[in-house]
Amino acid sequence: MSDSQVTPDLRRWIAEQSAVGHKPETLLASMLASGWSAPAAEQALDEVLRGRPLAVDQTTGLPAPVPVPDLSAGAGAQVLATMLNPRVVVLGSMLSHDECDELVALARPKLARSETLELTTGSNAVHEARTSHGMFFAREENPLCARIERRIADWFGWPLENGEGLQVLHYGPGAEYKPHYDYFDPAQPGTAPVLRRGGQRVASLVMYLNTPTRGGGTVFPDVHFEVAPVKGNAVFFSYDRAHPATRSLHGGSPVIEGEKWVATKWLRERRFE
Ligand code: PD2
Ligand code: ZN
Repeated sequence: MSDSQVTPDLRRWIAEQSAVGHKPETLLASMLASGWSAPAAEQALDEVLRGRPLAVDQTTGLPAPVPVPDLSAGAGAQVLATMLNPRVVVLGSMLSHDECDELVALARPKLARSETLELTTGSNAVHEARTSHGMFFAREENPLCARIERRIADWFGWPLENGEGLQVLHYGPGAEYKPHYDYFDPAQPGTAPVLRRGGQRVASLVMYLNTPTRGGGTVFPDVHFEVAPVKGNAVFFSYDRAHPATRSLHGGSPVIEGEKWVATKWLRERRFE
């Protein structure tokens, strides 16, 4: 069966049934009963479910939790605030001011209007919820990225290879990133191919590369918490399941005056290819 024969409706059905706890063999039996050939049904299931955490926590009905990074070694880390639920750690002096300036200088010539990944279609698109400009570095693209990535891996006890490349974002006055989750919604048909590159995102680190004159905080609306953007500081948060129960909803508040630069690092469950 070619990719195009797995229709969006079929993908959604498989994803939804799986998310509520039905095992692949149950889905296979239903598909066979409704006239699918065994090879086609098996391939469709494999395509949609590979890389997806299937387990469901029997007591809560939520997706079962997965291991996540946390500040483990953290030698040299200056912890300014922590929260347990959602898991949030605010760090002082994650980057030196020279590192911040150098990242901005490397990123500035490559900025383009930020896009969001549309999981309904699997493609990227400009969206009014995200009015920043940004760019991605490849992992270890240059010595500065490699040094920062090594620090993140050491501090959070998570393999460097499980990280996406650093993303640098620039927000001008009025620009914002409305509240969202960083994990990929398991119920969306575009999620399966994204998960194949390293599983779910399990944690985010937003590093502030400058201090905006006013506005531009990172907000966690479920717990009414806001992190002030201060040059060199960072906010880390993790989510052990792709579910709002993690309370990891967060956004970048509008910049009221001045500009805002951040570098974002996302950590995946497995090696990110
Ligand atoms: O720039 C931010 O503060 C911010 C807020 C929420 C960045 C992201 N999310 C992100 O890059 O995912
Ligand atoms: Zn985010």
